[in-house]
Amino acid sequence: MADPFYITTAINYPNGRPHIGHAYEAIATDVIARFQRQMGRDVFFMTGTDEHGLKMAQAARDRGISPQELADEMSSLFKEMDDKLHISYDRFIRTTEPAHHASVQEIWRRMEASGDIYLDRYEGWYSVRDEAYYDEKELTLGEDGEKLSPQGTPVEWTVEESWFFRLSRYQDRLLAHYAANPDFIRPDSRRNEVVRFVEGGLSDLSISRTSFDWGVKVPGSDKHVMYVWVDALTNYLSGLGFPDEETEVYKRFWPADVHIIGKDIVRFHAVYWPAFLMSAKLPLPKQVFGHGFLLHRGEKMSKSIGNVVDPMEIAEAFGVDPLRYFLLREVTFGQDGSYSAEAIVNRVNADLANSFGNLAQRTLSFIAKNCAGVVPAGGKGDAADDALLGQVSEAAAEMRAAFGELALSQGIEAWLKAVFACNQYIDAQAPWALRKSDPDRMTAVLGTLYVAIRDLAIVIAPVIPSSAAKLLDQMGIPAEQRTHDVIGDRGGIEALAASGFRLAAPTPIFPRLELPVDDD
Ligand code: ME8
Repeated sequence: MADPFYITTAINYPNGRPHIGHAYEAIATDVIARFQRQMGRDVFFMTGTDEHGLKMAQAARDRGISPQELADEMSSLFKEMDDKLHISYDRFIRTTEPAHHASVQEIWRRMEASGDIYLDRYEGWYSVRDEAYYDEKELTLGEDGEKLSPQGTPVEWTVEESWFFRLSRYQDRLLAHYAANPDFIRPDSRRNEVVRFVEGGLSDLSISRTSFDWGVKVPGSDKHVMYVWVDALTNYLSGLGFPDEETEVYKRFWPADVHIIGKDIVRFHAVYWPAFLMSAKLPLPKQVFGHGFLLHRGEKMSKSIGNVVDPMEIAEAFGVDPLRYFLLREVTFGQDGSYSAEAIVNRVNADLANSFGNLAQRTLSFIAKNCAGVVPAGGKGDAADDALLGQVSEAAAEMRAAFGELALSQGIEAWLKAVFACNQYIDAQAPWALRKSDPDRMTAVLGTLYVAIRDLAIVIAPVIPSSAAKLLDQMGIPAEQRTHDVIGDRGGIEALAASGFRLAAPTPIFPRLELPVDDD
């Protein structure tokens, strides 16, 4: 049986509509999932929504609806976004599912059984209006000297009863785990931050609240709801069927191969989550990867600047695959990146329309028009042909290595280099000039290009799945041959030629994009 591969995104807060940062994480994770499937792994890909907590309760109150109504409405928008962007998830989890509540309560009981949970007092500056605690340094002073929250509401020093988790006990075990598993936190810059943070000492964590009730109830302590991160992180287990540890899915896929998350929540995943799991005596995920943030023209997205861009609008304006390609090609996975309509248009036109699209369109329409659609097979090959297919195979190998390491933009660069090589080859070989002078050689050149284009479409398919499928459909490549195993192999093309398949005049797969006139 194929090797299992369990990959997750963070679960999104559905207190507002999905933004481009959510789309970015879903797309990057999807590319990795699709790549691993192509490599023959048995992939389980999970995503979903994180529906409890104060932020949800507040957003619902602002709109005069219940938190459950808000969660239902917004969660479906996240699902729609995923479907629209061709995110190939296997499970979309919602933390309001009763089975998830049972799972979180079970992990709590296990942490309690390990002696890691105790009752104490939580104190801080609390705003009744905001139903939130603030740090001293976040506060401002009002006109009459009273302390105000960042929202401008009055705060008072408040003490409430809270359950605590003995995070302080786990410092040494966490540091030992990071040292023994250098790939546990990636990229390295995030790893170093986490190690420094943990070396600085860990305080126990307040993990329940009595000031609001929108959450999972603490077992045996009904006034308390769990801190949203205990609840949220446990989704990675619940989605597999935990606490039923005998279920096939759970046995097969836990521990996760990688949690893909943004850099702002690395600490929760690389410090709290492994500590909770150690306490519950469960195996730890193999890796946590903290990707960077997407900035709009170099600025952080914020509702007040008015640049929270709706990913659906971008996908509608430019197409799903162009958006997917742009995000992964332009942003080094792990680092921050910037996007704008111009950047998308320029990148997609340069790489997809002018380079790969043009290569495919020139070659296929030439065959449709001048060879009556007969797939070119045979003909006298020469060293240039072998060299080209060699370059394509090398690019495929580089992509395998890079995608396997989550160096996504690097993998795409290797692909693009091979696309350029094909365009140089077609210009140098000039098949149009060979039509009269050396038809046999023309067939060899076109046949080489047919193999190369097929291979380039196969290896880029995880990034641009629908466009690659459309191109391979036009070319008559059977679904079972769309794997890395065929790379460089002329055999499939010869069989296709022998099958009597005729290439129809191709429709361009990558139209040139125009900048919308109202781009800001
Ligand atoms: O943090 N660019 O939910 P969330 C790239 N519910 N990624 C971004 C981003 C941006 N501008 N803004 C946010 C939560 N993200 C929790 C997670 S997991 C057990 C619980 C990423 O909706 C962010 O880093 O605020 C996170 O990985 C994901 O989007 C969801 O963010």
